[in-house]
Amino acid sequence: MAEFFPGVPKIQFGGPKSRNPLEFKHYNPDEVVGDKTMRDHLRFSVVYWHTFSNPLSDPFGSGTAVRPWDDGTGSVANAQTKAKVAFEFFEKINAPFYAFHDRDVAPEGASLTESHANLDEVVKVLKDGQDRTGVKLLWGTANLFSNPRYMHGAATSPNLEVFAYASAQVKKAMEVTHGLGGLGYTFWGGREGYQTLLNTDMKRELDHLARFLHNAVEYKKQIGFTGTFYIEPKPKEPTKHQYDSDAAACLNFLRTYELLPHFKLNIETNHATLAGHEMMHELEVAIGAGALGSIDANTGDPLLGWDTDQFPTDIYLTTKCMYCMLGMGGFTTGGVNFDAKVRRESFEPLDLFYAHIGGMDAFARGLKIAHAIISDGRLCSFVKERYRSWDGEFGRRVESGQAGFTELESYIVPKGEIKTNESGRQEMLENLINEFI
Ligand code: XLS
Ligand code: NI
Ligand code: NI
Repeated sequence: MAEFFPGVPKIQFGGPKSRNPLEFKHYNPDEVVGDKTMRDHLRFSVVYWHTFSNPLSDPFGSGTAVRPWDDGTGSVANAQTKAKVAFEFFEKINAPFYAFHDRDVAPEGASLTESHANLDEVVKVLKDGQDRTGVKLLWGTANLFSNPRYMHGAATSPNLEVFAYASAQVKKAMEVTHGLGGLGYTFWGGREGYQTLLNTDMKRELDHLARFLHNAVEYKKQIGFTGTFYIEPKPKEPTKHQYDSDAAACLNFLRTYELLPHFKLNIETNHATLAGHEMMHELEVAIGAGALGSIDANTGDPLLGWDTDQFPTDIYLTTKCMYCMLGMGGFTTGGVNFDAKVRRESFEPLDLFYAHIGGMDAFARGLKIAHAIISDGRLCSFVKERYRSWDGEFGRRVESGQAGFTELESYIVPKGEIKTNESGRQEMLENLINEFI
């Protein structure tokens, strides 16, 4: 079998003292942290689009990526070769999962029927790859944003024909995901949003989006697909306002349209940044609603106001992510999906390995640190203690709605001015985190 990454061995755990850039320093898949192995905690996933299909262009210049397996024809045969490249990569980087859009894996044809057929041809190769390696599909999705037909959106296009085209495309992508035993299916809002309200009936577009998702839920039942449906919040880009702007907006939308029982959220770090939130905020909002499903792991650049999709290397970030994840009891169908791309200057195939090794090591450290913080217990007990005034009999009555304004007034008036406030100890807690990093 041809090797597409000659000279790159299967990446091994070398330990923190290793100086080999092609070894993990912290990600040791079989090492047990708490109750599970690192592999099972982290559930790393490689994305097809950035890793194998992104030419690394930017608005000022064309792609720089050198991908020796790409013959430039855009043919189905070349897409099948790329699928073999992908599985060699998954194996060598030791990732148990991957994710794709329909159009990342197979070229669009001259008609919908031809596009479906192209997809089927490449999916055969993906299926072989999965069977051979045991790598699984974390989630599939449909690209409803690149083709010019989707210029006004897909499910929120003012044009019914576009809504129908998108429906057929998602129907097929769901079938393919199901056929590959995918653990989930993601709806990221592509161009579902607006550039100006002057030409937009927002209410009607949101109604259509909900109808689209209800149809997907219906079809899911019909084909017996039991994977998780995810919505992925993002506030802007490509449109100036994306309807799924942040976790709170998504939850409100899902509740309004009675879709919440059918969806979980896939939270992406760079999207949180664009929404003006910390990743931890978005995770906590989702967890609070019992709706955190998966993470698109990456990071933005605070000096660049767009979705730069860089690989996560900041240990504070990965620690906070894993602190939230461990607190909620870990992933079920989701995972740490690297929705991240190498920089345009990092154009060689080897850079794909360095990037993933760095992200996987950063998350492995985040996992170990978060576990240590939780085992230490001081942070959790501080937060619990902070609310202890609510833990008595009266607090319980207020929380459960048995004591209202009148009882609260009778309780507080005799006590006079408040003398019981305590310090929030932010600096002390920040120091505590640093003890572990
Ligand atoms: C784009 C999104 C996209 C989704 C999948 O910003 O992150 O890559 O994850 O459609
Ligand atoms: Ni994403
Ligand atoms: Ni993104």
